[in-house]
Amino acid sequence: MNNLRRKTLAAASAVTLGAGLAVTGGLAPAAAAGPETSYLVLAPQGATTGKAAARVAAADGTVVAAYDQIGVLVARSTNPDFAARVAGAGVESVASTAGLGTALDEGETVEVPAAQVADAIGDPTREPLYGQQWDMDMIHVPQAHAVTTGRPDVVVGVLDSGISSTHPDLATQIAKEKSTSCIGGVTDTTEAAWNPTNSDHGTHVAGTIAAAINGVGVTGVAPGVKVAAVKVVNNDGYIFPEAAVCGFLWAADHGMRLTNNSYYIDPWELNCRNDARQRPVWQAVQRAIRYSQSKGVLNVASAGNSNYDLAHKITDTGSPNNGTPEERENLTNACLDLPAEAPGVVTVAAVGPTGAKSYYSSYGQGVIDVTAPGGDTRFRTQGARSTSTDGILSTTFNTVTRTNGWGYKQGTSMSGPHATGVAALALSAHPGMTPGQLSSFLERTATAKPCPVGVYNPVPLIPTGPNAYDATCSGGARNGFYGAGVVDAYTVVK
Ligand SMILES: [Ca+2]
Ligand SMILES: [Ca+2]
Repeated sequence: MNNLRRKTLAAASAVTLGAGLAVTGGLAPAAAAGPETSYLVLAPQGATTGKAAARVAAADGTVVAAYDQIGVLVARSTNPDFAARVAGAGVESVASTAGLGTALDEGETVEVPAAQVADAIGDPTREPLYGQQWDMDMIHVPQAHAVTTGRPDVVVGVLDSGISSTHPDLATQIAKEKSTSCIGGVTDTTEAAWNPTNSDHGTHVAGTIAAAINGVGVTGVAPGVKVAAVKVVNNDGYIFPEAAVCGFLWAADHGMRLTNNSYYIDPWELNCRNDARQRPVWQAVQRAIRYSQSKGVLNVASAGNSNYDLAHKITDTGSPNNGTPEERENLTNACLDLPAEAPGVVTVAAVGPTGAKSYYSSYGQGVIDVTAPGGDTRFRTQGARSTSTDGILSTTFNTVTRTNGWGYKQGTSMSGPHATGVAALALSAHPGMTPGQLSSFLERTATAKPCPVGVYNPVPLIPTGPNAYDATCSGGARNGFYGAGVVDAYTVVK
């Protein structure tokens, strides 16, 4: 998995460098123009960005977005010396984001055939496809809905690949006036810009949070709330740090109380503890996350699908472990998987239909806060075959035929939005809660789940190596596989 991720990130680098080869005129004669590159330019913490903006202009750069709230500029330049030239008074640090995009871990979609959707009648009191929504039963969504389905003034920012605004289960659920694209770190609020292009990941996530109770398709956890599309995944499937910064600030400044982040931007695989150049990028993202929290936003993030022990990265990555204690300190402060490991973010692991850890779910004592259904299509056959109906059924958008539908996906990308949906119900019932109170409440109301005994491997037949999905859980009532336990929609509203 480690090698796979490295390859993916290498591809991200190639995409970035290839994207801006057009040479533009008007440069200072001293510098031969290179590819256009994006930079994050940080003013000193708490300072305005005026001086930094002047330095950007003097260094052949263009400010494409100014985030004065956190003292961060997004700039572009074709001058290869831009970073060196922009440094100086009013600029704390500057870094190119080239190569720092992380591929969205998309997973495949298994669509429900249209004829089967048309024939589904289900229980007459529920949605036609509800019979396949084992995830909603697991977290007691029907019981919660008897109390509330959520309030429409609770708006959840879905930082993802866009949401299909024509989907029959979502069209009424989107806060269009609060939706935007953040690709390139720059907002574009036109409806086409925040609809999906090459990925239906965000459409699936949005349906889990808030698909309508309307006699069509499925229900979400909190169909009474609204979702806003905040598109941070570019058309090549990558999330760049400037897009994430834009997304957190947009959500914070447009009254959202919750964001769902079913992705991560992952510096660790790039060995960032040895790379001072990258630190400003992660500092900018962390400033954005802290700002959103200061504006009352609770951010929920997926733990990842690598069956990776997030609490023991140094020993588990296979990276050269020549770190001194000082370097470990740097790792802790500057090389977190973001947003999942940023302080105050609710980090969510995944379970399948039996309530046991999904084979792919990353874990880690002190890192996982709660867990939620994310599907597990392999446990039933010990890994021999995939059983799609053990995934999570939600809304889909076929990017080839450009049609809306319903289908299954699995991943912590699917568990995260269940926790977000429960948080949205909790906030609907208890509107005065601060992000910290809400996060504690989610944990306190979760159903604790003990560690399995010994080495856990639900899929010994997966043919990618005899121990590919081994994992060992540590901790007591709160532990590395499940955190405080499985979130519960009913206990947060009753
Ligand atoms: Ca529906
Ligand atoms: Ca956390």
